[in-house]
Amino acid sequence: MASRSTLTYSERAARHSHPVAKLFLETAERKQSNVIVSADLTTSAELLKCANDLGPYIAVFKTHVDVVADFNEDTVKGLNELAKKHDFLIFEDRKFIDIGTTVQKQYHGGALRISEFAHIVNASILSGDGIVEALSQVMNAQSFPYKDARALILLAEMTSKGSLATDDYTVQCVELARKQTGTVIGWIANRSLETIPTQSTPSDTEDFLVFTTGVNQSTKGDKLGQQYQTPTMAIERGADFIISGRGIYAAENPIESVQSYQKEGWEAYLKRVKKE
Ligand code: S5P
Repeated sequence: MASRSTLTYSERAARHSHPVAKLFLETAERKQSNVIVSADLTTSAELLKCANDLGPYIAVFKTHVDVVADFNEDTVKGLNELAKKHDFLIFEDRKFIDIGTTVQKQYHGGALRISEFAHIVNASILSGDGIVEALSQVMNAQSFPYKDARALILLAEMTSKGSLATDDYTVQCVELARKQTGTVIGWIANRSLETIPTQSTPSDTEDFLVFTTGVNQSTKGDKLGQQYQTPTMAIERGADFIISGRGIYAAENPIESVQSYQKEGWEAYLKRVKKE
């Protein structure tokens, strides 16, 4: 079987069993974009303006709604409307980490209303398997209003200097994801994890989506330990979606910048799947 990373988004969408993974792959193909803007903005007005301005060029809009000072019901409504208008998906980068029962309350209900707008969320498995089981229970409950429209990705690696999300922790993310394919559709990682040594054997149809953060066209890092690679490097190393924050929203012209990331990310993808 061809390696996952040399198949096109459409080919992968056609054979993927998870409806949310399919949606991500189809959206990338339809919009010819593998860019995720990480909109780490601190007011609802700035967040929604960013989604409206950059929406046409991205596949996914990534939020940290806990940094939005005036986050409220209208923020949720605005995000949902703009996602429809511009045909993008939403990833709330909440990095759940607590015991299962706490995380269930943080995800569904609660102050941030995350389940109401985020197609995917992420979690660290520092607390063990229970966190994945907990989110799985909520997302797959018959009474859950967004059943089959929500999924989880695992924080398998991090981009910051000195990160402890390495080695056995990363391997355990892969092992756990393989046991929870009804809920886990991929991971945050700096490279493909397809061939890392694991105890379990991947199934023939295994296809976890790779979301890579720390992407920037012009800088190598920041003063707080962030480390960057370029869009091309990230795609060559196996990213399916490239995530950039300040490289896009803090640029002098964010629309020109997102277009440039879209072009570079798409060309690198075409080269990887040999369709250029
Ligand atoms: O390892 C990681 C994982 C994440 S989700 N490193 C990261 O930088 N992130 C997130 O990506 C981080 O929380 C921020 O929202 C974004 C990077 O922003 P940038 O401005 O450095 O591109």
